[in-house]
Amino acid sequence: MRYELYYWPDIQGRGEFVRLALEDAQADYVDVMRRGNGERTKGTRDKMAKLLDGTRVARPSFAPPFLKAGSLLIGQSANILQYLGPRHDLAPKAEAGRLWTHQLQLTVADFVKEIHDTHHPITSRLYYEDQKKEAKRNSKYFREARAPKYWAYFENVIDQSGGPYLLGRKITYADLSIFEIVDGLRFAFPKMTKRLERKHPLMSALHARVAGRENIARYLASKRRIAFNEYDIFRRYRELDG
Ligand SMILES: N[C@@H](CCC(=O)N[C@@H](CS)C(=O)NCC(=O)O)C(=O)O
Repeated sequence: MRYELYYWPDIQGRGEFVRLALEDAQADYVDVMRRGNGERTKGTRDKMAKLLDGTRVARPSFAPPFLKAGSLLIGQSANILQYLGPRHDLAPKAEAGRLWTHQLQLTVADFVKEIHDTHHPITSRLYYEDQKKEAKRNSKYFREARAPKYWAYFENVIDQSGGPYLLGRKITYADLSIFEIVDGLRFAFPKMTKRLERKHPLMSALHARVAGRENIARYLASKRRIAFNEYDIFRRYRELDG
């Protein structure tokens, strides 16, 4: 079965958490709005809109990313990963392990929302320029309290499991997502992230390990990996990094 991933073609965004799992697993998939060489595919915006239209589609998603897997249409990044994980050896088979991996992924999703809100604390309907003052205020608490709390939480999970991954010796899709968080925050908040990494070596080691995985390394070097940019979740605004 060939999966169809539906997501915005010009950003990593929340689609990237799914792309990383599909790439690591070397799953047969098409990133519907993008061509293999990374270019945008014409006419696919309508195709995605149709699948989001609740008057035509049973079980519609609220927003991308969503995955078409045969007759299944699956939305919410953590839910998509929960589906893919056991099928591609990126999650434990036993219930307790699957629940724990999903719990960690939901915590990643919470973190992602807070990262997004550093530059859009009022609403995503307004430009960053229209909420700069609030973004600065939000980012101060993000740098000083929220990011360190999430970071220390995941560091402790790795430590408690014996590492090098969140669940111990075996990688899961949640580790791929932690890679993305570290990578993204290195880009968006370089000064803050340097401080966090100095204090928490296990997160950095996990990032390096994931980056070095054969399929991931190939993906990161390919045109399929979209560069960080100023429309994405991870944005570099110097004034927000303190
Ligand atoms: N919780 C959802 C969030 C999905 C989401 O916010 N998608 C964004 C792009 S990353 C979007 O297109 N939102 C459109 C909207 O909220 O109207 C997930 O993790 O998949």
